[in-house]
Amino acid sequence: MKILNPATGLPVAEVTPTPVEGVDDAVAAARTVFPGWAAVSPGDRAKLLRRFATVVDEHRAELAELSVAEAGHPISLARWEAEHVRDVLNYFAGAPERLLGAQIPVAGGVTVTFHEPLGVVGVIVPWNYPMPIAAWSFAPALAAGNAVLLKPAEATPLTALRLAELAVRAGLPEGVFTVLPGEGPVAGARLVEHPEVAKIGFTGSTAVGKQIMATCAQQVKRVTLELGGKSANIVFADADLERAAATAPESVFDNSGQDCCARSRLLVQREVYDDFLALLEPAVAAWRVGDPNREDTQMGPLISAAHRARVGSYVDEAEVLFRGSAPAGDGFWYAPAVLAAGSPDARGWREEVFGPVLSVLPFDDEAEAIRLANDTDYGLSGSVWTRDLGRALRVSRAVQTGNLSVNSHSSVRYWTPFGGMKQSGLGRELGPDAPLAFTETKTVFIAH
Ligand code: TXE
Repeated sequence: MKILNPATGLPVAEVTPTPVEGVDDAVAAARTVFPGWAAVSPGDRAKLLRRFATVVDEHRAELAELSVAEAGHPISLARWEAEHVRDVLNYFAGAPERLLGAQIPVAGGVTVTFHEPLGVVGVIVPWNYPMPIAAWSFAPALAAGNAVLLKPAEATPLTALRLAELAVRAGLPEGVFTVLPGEGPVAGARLVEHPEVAKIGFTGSTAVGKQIMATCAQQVKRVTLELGGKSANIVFADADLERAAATAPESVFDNSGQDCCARSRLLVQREVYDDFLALLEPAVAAWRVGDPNREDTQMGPLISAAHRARVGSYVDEAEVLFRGSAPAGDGFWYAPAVLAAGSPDARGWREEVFGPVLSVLPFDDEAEAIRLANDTDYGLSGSVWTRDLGRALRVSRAVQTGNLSVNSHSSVRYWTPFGGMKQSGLGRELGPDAPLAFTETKTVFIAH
């Protein structure tokens, strides 16, 4: 597989894809090391994960450079990614010592529960945030005592391969955390089918997520899914319009819009619709798209030429209100676009574009805002802008989404649960319960 730098279109590396037999060998190796890893004392497992975090921190500049090269991320974002992996590892390093079972009173003896690791687990991740999304699964899975096989996306295996080397350098036993670069339908599909892989943690498109869930169903294999999104950004007339408009570009154009939490549907109360767009236009024009290596760059290129063509198809068929800028050149550049959706049936309003494209619709009242926000198969993230606390709470509870922020567009904190409703996913990642998703609860009764 040729790995291209999205900012130049030029190859940066060549990676050999893992064939089916390679996956089988890795599963066998992981099964061999699993019992030893599960038996490591909680304190020692915690120390190893903290050591892994330290080694990631020592190599954060190099990891950030790799992310710029393979994903085209602006350097500021790439640095955040490496630091985020370090923080996620440190957070879940606290888990082995806190996987508490229960002692439940029963007649004739005592009942205790154990959180047993699952065994060998597969993690399949996309290219949009390769390092953080991988860490959200591999860190809690390792903390719970599992052996992990990670299949990165075709376009972005370099950071994942380096993380696996750093894990070994930190002292994790060989085979406990292995990266299998390769094709989704080959290496990814084999991981999903393999009878000795106990769980799949998948992040990616809803279409592939459904296939994976169907395959897992054949073996009643555990599965966690983080899929697409089409999140609403709801702006009421009483909101701080300046702040909402100033932050709206970042809420959808961050990482070139290749973000499952992108607020790609903007709902603005009709009485302030024109005023709001007048504030939004200069904010979009000021959004800095360009060389990922520049410190002040806010947005780099899209991941590939094919993805750019797909993103462009939504813009070409719509009414464009205004656009930002993008450099010329051989990279996969695309200027951000703001579209008048016109109708909630418009393709750009309904489908996940996964690019720097924002669709806008006006609404009349709270009930209509909630109805439009919920008129989607997705339910991952979203924002509500209002100064009315009662309305903020009512709308937050009524919007069918796994994550929502009021007067903000933040989505992910590694210490709070994250995941989707409806077709945006199944299960939750991050937060204190994440390691439990990589365990089985076992109940043992001891007669006296
Ligand atoms: O995802 P895929 P792609 C959405 C977004 C994007 C679209 C396509 O709309 O434009 O999906 O992206 C592996 N068995 N999101 O093509 O194909 C694949 O190799 C097992 C939203 O990258 O789902 C990769 O490692 N694995 C999303 C991973 O699955 C398979 C993030 C994701 O690839 C497989 C990414 C198979 N049959 C895309 N086929 C988000 N919400 O964060 C593929 N894979």
